[in-house]
Amino acid sequence: MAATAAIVFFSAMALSVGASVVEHTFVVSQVNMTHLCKDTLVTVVNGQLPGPATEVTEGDSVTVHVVNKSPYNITIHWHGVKQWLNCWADGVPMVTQRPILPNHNFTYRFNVVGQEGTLWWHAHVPFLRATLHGALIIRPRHGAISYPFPKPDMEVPIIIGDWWQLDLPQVDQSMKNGSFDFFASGSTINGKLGDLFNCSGVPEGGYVLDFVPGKTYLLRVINAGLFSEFYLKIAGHNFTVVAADANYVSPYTTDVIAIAPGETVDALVVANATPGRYYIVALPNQAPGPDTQTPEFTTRGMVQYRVNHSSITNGAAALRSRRGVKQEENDIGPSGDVAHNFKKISQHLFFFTGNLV
Ligand SMILES: [Cu+2]
Repeated sequence: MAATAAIVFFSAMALSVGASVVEHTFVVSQVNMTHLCKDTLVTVVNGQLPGPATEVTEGDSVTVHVVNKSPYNITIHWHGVKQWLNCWADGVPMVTQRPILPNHNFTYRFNVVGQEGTLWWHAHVPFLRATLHGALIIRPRHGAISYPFPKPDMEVPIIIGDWWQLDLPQVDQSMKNGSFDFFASGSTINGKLGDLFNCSGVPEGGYVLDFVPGKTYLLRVINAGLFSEFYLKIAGHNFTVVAADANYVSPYTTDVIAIAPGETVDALVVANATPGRYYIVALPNQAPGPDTQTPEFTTRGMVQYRVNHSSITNGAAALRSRRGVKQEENDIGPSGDVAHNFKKISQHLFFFTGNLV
């Protein structure tokens, strides 16, 4: 009886007015990406790193067709989705399903009920999640007005990750055999390594986020790195943390977000600093050998204020992102306030890490 009642209850929730079906196709394949002067064969969804964001409204049904064109057995796990009555869509190989073999397809169908906030999806084949991942954003069914915090003007996914130049399934196998001496080659924000990484003196492009003065931004932060906790900071700005792992929390203000692998944190940032350019930095607490206590692999991008935002087109933003922060600095000239801000946050982050180890 109780089970029947539960089925009726959850079915009613899933089929309530306004619910719709969100349908995507994920084509898993290998592509060549070049960073740090090296071509690396990377397994990704739809040719993107990070993969496509899946955006739903609470109560929606999700259908994702996975087409596996990679040489690996794959499953996709919907990290944090409670999967009421949908356990066979949870994407755990040899538990809820057989892996999707190369050149085979599988369709995931599940309802997103009773949850809202930021989650993510990733491959549940160990270590391929480093490149097979993306955001899963669940918005309230009554719209942004029902957020238990001031309605943001803009929502921005911030996916922190690793850049690996090793064969990840091989690394996984080696670790199972007891060898742990493997390290990523860098860290990323939304797939960009940033200008602290360079190859033969040519800096990597960095993530660029435009701020309009006075506006409030909801950053949906995801740590998609394999092993390391990260510390995220924007020079000259504070975060108001409002949610973690798709649970609202009592809001608190901080100038640094600590986020563990697999975790998500939603935080509001108000563009209330003096208009200019400010570094956004993610520092992993696990450093590569031989000295694993010295923080390295910091990835940094740029928050830049746009006083006249209407003149900025998406095309210009994309071009700016591709060319990288460093190139733009070369175009515009050095920015004294940026250097000053970075000096400040370096000291703060290193101090914070030192207290943890
Ligand atoms: Cu997960």
